Amino acid sequence: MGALTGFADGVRAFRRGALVLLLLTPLACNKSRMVDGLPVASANDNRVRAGEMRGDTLALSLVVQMARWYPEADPGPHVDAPVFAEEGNAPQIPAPLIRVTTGTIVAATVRNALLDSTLRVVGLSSRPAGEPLDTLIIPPGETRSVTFEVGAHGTYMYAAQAGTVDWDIREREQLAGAFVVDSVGAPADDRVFVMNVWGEPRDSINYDNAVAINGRAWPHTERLFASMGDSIRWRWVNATVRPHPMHLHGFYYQVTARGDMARDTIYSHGTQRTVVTESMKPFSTLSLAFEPDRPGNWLFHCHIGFHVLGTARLGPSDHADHASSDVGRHMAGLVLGLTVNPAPEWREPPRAGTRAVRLLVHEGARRSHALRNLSFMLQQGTTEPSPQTARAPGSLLVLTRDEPTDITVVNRLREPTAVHWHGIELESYSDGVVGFSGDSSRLAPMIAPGDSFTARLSLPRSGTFIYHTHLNDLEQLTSGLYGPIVVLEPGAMHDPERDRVFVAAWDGDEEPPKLVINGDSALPQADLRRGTSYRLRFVNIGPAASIRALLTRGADTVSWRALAKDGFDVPVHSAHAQRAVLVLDVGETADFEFTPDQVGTYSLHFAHAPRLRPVVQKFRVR
Ligand SMILES: [Cu+2]
Repeated sequence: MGALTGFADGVRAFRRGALVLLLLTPLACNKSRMVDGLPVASANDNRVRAGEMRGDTLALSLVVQMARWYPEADPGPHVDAPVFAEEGNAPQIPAPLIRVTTGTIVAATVRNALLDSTLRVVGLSSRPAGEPLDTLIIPPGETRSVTFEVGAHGTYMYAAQAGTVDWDIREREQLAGAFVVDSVGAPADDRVFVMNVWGEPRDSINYDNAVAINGRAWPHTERLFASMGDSIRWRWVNATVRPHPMHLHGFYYQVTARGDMARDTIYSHGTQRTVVTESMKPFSTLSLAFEPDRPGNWLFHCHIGFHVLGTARLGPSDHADHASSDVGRHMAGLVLGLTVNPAPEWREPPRAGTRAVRLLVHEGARRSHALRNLSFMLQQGTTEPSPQTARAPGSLLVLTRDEPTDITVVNRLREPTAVHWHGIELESYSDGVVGFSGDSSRLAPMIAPGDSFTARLSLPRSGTFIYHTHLNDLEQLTSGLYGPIVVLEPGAMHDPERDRVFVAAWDGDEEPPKLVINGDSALPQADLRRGTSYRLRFVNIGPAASIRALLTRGADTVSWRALAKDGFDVPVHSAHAQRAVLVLDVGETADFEFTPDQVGTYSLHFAHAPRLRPVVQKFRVR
């Protein structure tokens, strides 16, 4: 004990001198490399369980000590921060994995090897847990013990806070790890991923942050491999104070459980939602499953631009990164890459009777807060659309299920771009992630100025989807490079009178964001008919921030019926009449059926937060 406490003491002293460091290194920690007197935190892939089973008891000895964390390359940009370790082992980010079966007793000690900070540990307790959560308070240099029966099976987390943290200014969520309880006899061959964040202001403008999945940020996150038809099951732990809408390219996934610090809710088969984006609240957990049925390279990532673009990088990033064809430069942070190998019998789907669509990318005269006015413009007939009519959002693309469609994107900008067909199940090469989508023989290119790219969509599903830029995203997206896709059933006609699309986005990238619906902050009144059913389709494709939509008549919130989420029909049990309130995170779509039953005025309010000025769509019902 004393020696290790002495080590922590030493950390402070010998950051000044490497000579002392060399002498102390072997004493301090024999399993981790030392740099500048600090042990280097290893990236924990959550495949090795912490502690030692003795009968039905897991004996676990944890310590919190200062360590050096390289969230990107090693060597590379780093932070020095308190980190969990198992006693005698290298410190780990995320914290050591606690994974046991139901009925297990955990006998844990936690030693606070920090010199100056009291440690507050939560999550080392039975589940479900009551509120407030039990907290272990451990003064500097001291050790506390806790023994508990793990309780219900599920995905949980434990976390610690060193000293007092002002969450508005700095983030110290590298002190957290997964706590998984398996049912006895259940397979435990899934993967566990924990998101951690460390952040603090560098100066009055810039914020340094390290955002990581299992201890590493893109492109240094683990590369995953699977085969077509594999049953992929992941448990995700958001150990951060930020929300993360987690988006899977190319495939739907089933949400099999959702939880938080205190409890997990496991969904039975009929109540699982099927989504391409699921929003994880701060300190929440998500269990998901999917079976990839097409080969290629696919991403799973947070859809908040600030968590996956250059600003997510701890190291410096510049404009050249944003427009780079290297996916390791134009993306960063909370991104995971999955390569699906083709099955031997796999063949590309037939494309007989393919429809051809031309989509121009234009820049028009500046017309709003955004720095520029960029737009995707659908070509009708043989005449190209004029940049003079450019505006956000891009043209509504009305496509048909099972009608193969080639969309040729013609770039008339002075900069490269790329298009991601969000929520669409398609071939990897057409998925739009420059330098990544595709396979070992070819990777998706950027669309250079004056050049074009043809995305091949086969459209197995009807519903509401999104297309948006996937390059220099923050600037291009908030300047207008996004649009809605409606895929109809074969034989159905699009009726813009009864089928209405509301696309939420930002006008410019400044904060607080300027919310626009269908490109505007003021919407003209629309007419509806009493007793007629309308399909309202909602899309949120801002770079960050969920939106709240509320449909009212006078002081009353009316009701509507959920039809689909991310283009996938909702389970029957969710399709009943419900209060017309919607929270939609970035990268989500949702469809509702609304039948006004009275004449008069209805109002559809959209806002990022209750106190920000809403954008209101008024309906006159006759
Ligand atoms: Cu995020």
